[in-house]
Amino acid sequence: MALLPTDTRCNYQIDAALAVFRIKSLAHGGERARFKGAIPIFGTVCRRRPFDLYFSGTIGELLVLVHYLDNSRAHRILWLLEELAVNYDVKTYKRGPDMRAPKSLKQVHPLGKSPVIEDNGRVVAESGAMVEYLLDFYGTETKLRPAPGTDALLEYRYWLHAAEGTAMPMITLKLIFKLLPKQVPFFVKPLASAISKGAQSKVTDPQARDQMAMWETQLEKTGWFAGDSFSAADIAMSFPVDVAVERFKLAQPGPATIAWLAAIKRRPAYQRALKSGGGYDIAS
Ligand SMILES: N[C@@H](CCC(=O)N[C@@H](CS)C(=O)NCC(=O)O)C(=O)O
Repeated sequence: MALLPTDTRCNYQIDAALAVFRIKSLAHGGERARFKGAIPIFGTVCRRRPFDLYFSGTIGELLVLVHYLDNSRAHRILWLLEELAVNYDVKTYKRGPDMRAPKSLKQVHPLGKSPVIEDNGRVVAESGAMVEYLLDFYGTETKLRPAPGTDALLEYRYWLHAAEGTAMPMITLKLIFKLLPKQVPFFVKPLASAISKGAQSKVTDPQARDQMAMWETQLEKTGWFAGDSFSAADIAMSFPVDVAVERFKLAQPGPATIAWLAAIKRRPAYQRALKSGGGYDIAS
């Protein structure tokens, strides 16, 4: 429960009501953001000037603001928030023709990348750090992170970090080499094309095969990336696995990987996150 500043000039008392209006301006300093759903409010409605109604009191839950770049790995953060049943707003940014994020994201975080979340005055970047933050503050009672001292926690940590530290760099490198010939003047295209093919066959493709084989070995054990149940490690790995298998078709996925992909996509929270973020269909 969050306490907002009270104002003695307020003139309507609300003991309990459901607010379905846009509460975003209170929570995030007037940023345009979407909020879906209703929240319970208890407090006082103030009216200082005509059309200047504001609320002063307690809000059932403050919202996490997700800075969401379209078609991006930010989907995972929406999905985790859905699994945790935490209220959130989505502020969407559109990629430019060069697929880069708009400059306005640099006002949120110096690197100008997505996702970034804002919560209770904190700005948190890096997907893995965001997962840990959200679990620390909103997920201690859930099974999304295995218990301390278990082998499952070791697996969880490995895959949480491998998602951004090992899998995504391999995928990004593949994308760079693939696009290289298209990015250069026509007279160097043949050379760029040879470099691109060589780098893919010698560097990224073998790495992709090794990594995908390791995903399969892990998933064959229990069907999940950490321990014997669904966890945030599965959320972290969802983007690289999906992109490697479905979009780039880097190598033939094994049956356990295919079954896992189908299982995570069936989760209602995954589906809800797709709706609130508008889906994704690209890796970068
Ligand atoms: N390791 C970072 C990577 C963030 C990242 O590179 N995000 C991409 C979106 S998938 C991005 O913002 N790309 C646009 C750009 O770099 O301009 C994380 O996991 O948060």
